[in-house]
Amino acid sequence: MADQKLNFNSRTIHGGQKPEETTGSVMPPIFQTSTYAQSAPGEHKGYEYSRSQNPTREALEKNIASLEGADYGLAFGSGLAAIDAILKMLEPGDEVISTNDLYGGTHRLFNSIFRKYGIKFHFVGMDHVSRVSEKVNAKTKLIWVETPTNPMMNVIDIQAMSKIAREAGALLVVDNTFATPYLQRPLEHGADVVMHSATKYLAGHSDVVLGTLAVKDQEVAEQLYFIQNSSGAVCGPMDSFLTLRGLKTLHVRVQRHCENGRAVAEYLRKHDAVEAVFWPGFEDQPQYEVAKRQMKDFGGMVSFRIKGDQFEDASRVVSALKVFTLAESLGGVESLAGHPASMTHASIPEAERAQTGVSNGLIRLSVGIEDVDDLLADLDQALKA
Ligand code: P1T
Repeated sequence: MADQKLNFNSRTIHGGQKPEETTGSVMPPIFQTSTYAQSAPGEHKGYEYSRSQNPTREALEKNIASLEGADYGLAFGSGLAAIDAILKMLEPGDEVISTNDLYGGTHRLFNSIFRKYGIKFHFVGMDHVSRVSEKVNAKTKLIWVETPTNPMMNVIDIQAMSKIAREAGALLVVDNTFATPYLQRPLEHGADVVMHSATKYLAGHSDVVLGTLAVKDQEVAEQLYFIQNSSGAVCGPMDSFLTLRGLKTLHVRVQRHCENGRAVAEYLRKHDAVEAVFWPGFEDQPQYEVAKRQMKDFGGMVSFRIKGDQFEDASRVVSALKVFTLAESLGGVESLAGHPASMTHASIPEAERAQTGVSNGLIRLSVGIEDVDDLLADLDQALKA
């Protein structure tokens, strides 16, 4: 692909893109159509029906492939729909080894839906590589890595996981939602598939729900295209357009998210009311060397635990915030705050949650790209509450 020669920032704008052929339109038109005229049965211009192919979705799929350094891209109606497509490659009896600390919705999809169809999941703390290799057996078909993890910000060594996956003959899939391809490109570290909740940083403006996959291998890509078309969880042309528009500023947005994220993490760490701060960029965090090796910078997600670890205190703080909005989701230009135990991770049983550190006093921040002084002042007044 010629545009693979362009550097990353140029690829956010040009990756996989070309002016539209009939008008020269620089942005891909929103092809709001379900179907395409055929001149004779089976004679068409490559588009038959918009579940199977749509030019706006295709422009997005090519862009995400270019950004992740993949040959194939696929877009779905949500991040979970993209995950669902990967899991449908498996058969009853197959086993998956997954991060134990991951987005609650992914855990629910694995544990409450796919378990019913005879797929076995092992949820393990992947900061110790041996815990993963212990679970490998002849039935292991998939290793599922989320890094940094949601919400504990653990960093998992993609290269080490890819070695285990290769030896096991299993696919390595990395959920790259928190890092974005600007900070981390898992395929370069040996992953087979990269998944995104594009709802977050890729689209970047909290105005769309969408998921993507980027794939290296042709055979895997073909299986996934077959599932995408057969199951039909595709995104619409308008949402494809919005995501593509968001992607064009990914690099500048994430750069600022990183700057503000660092300032917030360092501020919180010094605060008397805060017991612990979870952010991959602290030099004394155990996975700092791995983070430095596989990430360009450390992102805009910061979690912290309030002293005393009580729900009431965490609740008072998030309710008092004025610039940060208390809401689910992350990765938009505006700062958001969440309480994982009662919001994004409530679907994970309490005992399991407690094991990974998602306790009642934990607050998760998606640090936006506002003036950082306004964000720090907001945290300051809320923590006084
Ligand atoms: O919401 P959806 O686009 O379906 O994506 C699911 C998903 C997958 N992976 C990660 C790491 C995620 O964070 C998410 C969605 N997360 C939230 C909504 C949240 O607030 O954490």
